[in-house]
Amino acid sequence: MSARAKEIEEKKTEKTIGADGKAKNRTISECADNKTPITEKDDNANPKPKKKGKTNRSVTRRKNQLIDEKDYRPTNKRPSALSIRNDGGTITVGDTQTVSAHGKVAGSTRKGGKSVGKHRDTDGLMELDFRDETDMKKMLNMQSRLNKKIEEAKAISAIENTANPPTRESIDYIEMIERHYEKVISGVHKITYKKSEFQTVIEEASRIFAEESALIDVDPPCVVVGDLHGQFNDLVNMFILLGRPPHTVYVFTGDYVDRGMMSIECIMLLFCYKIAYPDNIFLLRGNHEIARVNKRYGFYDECVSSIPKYGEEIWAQFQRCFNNLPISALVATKIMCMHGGLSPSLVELNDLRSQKKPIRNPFRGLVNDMLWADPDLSVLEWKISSRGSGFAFGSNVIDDICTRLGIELIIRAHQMCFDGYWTIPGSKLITIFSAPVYCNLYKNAGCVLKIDEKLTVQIVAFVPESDTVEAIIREKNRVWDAAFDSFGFQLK
Ligand SMILES: [Mn+2]
Repeated sequence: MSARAKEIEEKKTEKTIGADGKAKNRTISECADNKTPITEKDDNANPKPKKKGKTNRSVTRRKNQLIDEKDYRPTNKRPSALSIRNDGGTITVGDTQTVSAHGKVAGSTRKGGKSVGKHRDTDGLMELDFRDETDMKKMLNMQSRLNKKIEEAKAISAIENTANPPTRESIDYIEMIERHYEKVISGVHKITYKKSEFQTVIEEASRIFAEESALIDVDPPCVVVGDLHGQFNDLVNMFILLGRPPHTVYVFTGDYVDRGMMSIECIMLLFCYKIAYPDNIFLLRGNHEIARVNKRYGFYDECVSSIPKYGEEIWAQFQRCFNNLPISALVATKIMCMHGGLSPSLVELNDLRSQKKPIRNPFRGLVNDMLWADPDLSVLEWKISSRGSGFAFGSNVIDDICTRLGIELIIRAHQMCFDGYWTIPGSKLITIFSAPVYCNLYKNAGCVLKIDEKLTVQIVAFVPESDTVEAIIREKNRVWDAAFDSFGFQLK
């Protein structure tokens, strides 16, 4: 095994809080000092409007603002006390809620407990931190420039409709699943599927997704997984380490395809599991399960290059299937999972349950927002997202929506974080990212969340192995213990 391949091999570690309240076996990735998740821009989804007489200046970055992948430079900055506070272990929700809400949100302004109106234009990206309905309407109107995208969506739909009616064949799904475990090795190893296998698997999966509501109810225990992005080896490792369906129930929060080299294998294995055990694995839609996105970020190219002759047709069939994926999962009515985040259009759960599928090329509104949104420490309410789709939402929004919907915790993915997870201090929201060593570019950990019957949530990290990782883990544990002591973090 090459040094590079060895580096990619992950080490499974777990982070728990013992009965004595002390953290045990906490681990962290090598580059974990930077706690801020990385936001990618999907500029194809909404290119920045070019304004006459205005040059493309770079956006001035404010403290705590999320950074773009292209701008990222590793820093040796120590994690701030605030970023440590809630990061240390088991989060219990439900009757024994221990996610306490003291500590202010860094970078935000509070006046009498309410957000202060703020309104400015940064390089054509309007930022609003509003508190009344008028502001909200103004902001929603601004999004109407996305109307331009309708035309683009129509063009892509035309390609989608080129697929012929699929031929179906009888498939032994157990045998097909096993095929994915024959070679558990690192590196790219493409699996060959017959055309009829593609067509049957996609068609069957699509039929099952179509029967599911946009909001699905899941009973614990289960494991919630974040972005995979074609990292098939990491997916297989996770199944081996945490248990395979149906013995372990999984909720995947989307972004199965693009970026990585084995998107087809990821999505085919997940679809096979869904068909074999529809009540033991749930697949939500990510923003990359939208045709206009995965046409551009790798999945289309992978289909065309690795499926001779009919790659585009299979890609199109995948898109029709993706349009049937559910948007959100509700675990025991208390923990809400989605890919991106919240939407100003989410007033009650029924708004989501009543969404009719298929949802083709969403570009605005509730579903689109939930696929694209990000939490943002710098605002308390809403602002336009720098991604060009969906919104950035602040801690007041999280509190308000959780209270209104009776939610105790929001689990979302969509942003790369070096520890594999990221929380806003004092907030009922956690971000997870499940593609370790993302794109072979970062040395990030991947994380998934294990939820037990009592709704205790445990973070499971997949940490890239290296010579120095043990020392970093030891150092991190020391820092975290001190932080816990000084903040008096109490666990029931
Ligand atoms: Mn995403």
